[in-house]
Amino acid sequence: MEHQKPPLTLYLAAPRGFCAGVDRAIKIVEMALQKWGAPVFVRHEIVHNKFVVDSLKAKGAVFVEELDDCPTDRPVIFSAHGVPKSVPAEAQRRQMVYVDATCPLVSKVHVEAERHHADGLQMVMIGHAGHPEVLGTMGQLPEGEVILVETEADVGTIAPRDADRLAFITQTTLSVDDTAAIVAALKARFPAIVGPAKEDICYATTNRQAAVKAVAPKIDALLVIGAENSSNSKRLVEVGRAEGCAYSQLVMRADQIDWRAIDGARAVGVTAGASAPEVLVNEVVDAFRARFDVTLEVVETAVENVEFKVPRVLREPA
Ligand code: 2E7
Ligand code: F3S
Repeated sequence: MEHQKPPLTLYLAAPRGFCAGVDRAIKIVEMALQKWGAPVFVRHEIVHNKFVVDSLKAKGAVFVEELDDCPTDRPVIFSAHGVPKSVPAEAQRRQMVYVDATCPLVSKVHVEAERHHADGLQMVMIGHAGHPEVLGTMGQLPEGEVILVETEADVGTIAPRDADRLAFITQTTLSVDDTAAIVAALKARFPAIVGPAKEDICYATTNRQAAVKAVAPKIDALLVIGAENSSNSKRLVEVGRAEGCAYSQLVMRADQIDWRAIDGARAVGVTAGASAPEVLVNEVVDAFRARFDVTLEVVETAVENVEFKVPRVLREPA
């Protein structure tokens, strides 16, 4: 006789997974392939997820890190994270066809930075060094015009040109709580600093973190479906830990689950970063069903209905 499976409750955080910017970016690549045929080049992973990238590769997308790696006679798409100004400028110089899949909420931060720069303010950007969004946003302004701050401690060490002529902007995928502390430190040291009402963290990042906070008190372990290079996904793991769920783990997909680590757990939370497709959530749920007698509970803290249009060039016939 088959052994009885142990009971386990899976709490699915909602919202989770794809945001409007990711939906749009993937659609841009798919529509570009339809319009121009393969190959279409994509500068950087369109979103930070190998499963998404591999499925687009199978349809004829070619992923490269730099514009230099693209032929000039094929279209190129810029990833959802945004690009420094020099990138479209160079594409234009080479007379390439390009489509910018930068999330409109990132473009909004680019415009903010330009506006403050035009007002003669130096910028402080709160973000993670080396992340493509940070490189793209800092690259909207000339060298030296954006000072990067990663931590509260950094706030004490920066040396702006003029402490009274400063503005701040942020990466869109930061921890809401950590960023509030950094903004408070900035305002304490530079009382004249100008900025958005709170920060530039997007609705999707905010909502996914809030959903994890609602799930955390109910669970023994949290699995965040997402990639190692996905900033928003990594922040969800940190929120899980900060909310008292000691075993909070990032997994790309079901085969990465460490079943021994959750042995004995009776309640497990599952969420997915903004770049992780729902099929991978289903895969994880199925892997649990194979081992446990699963009760599914959805913990919904917000309903999202944001949608972004694809660029006009893709809505017109070839
Ligand atoms: C673009 C932006 O691809 P992701 O994992 O990116 P992050 O920035 O979290 O590493 O997620 C979607 C996405 C989020 N933010 C795309 Cl600016
Ligand atoms: Fe845009 Fe936020 Fe998604 S910045 S790509 S809506 S995670």
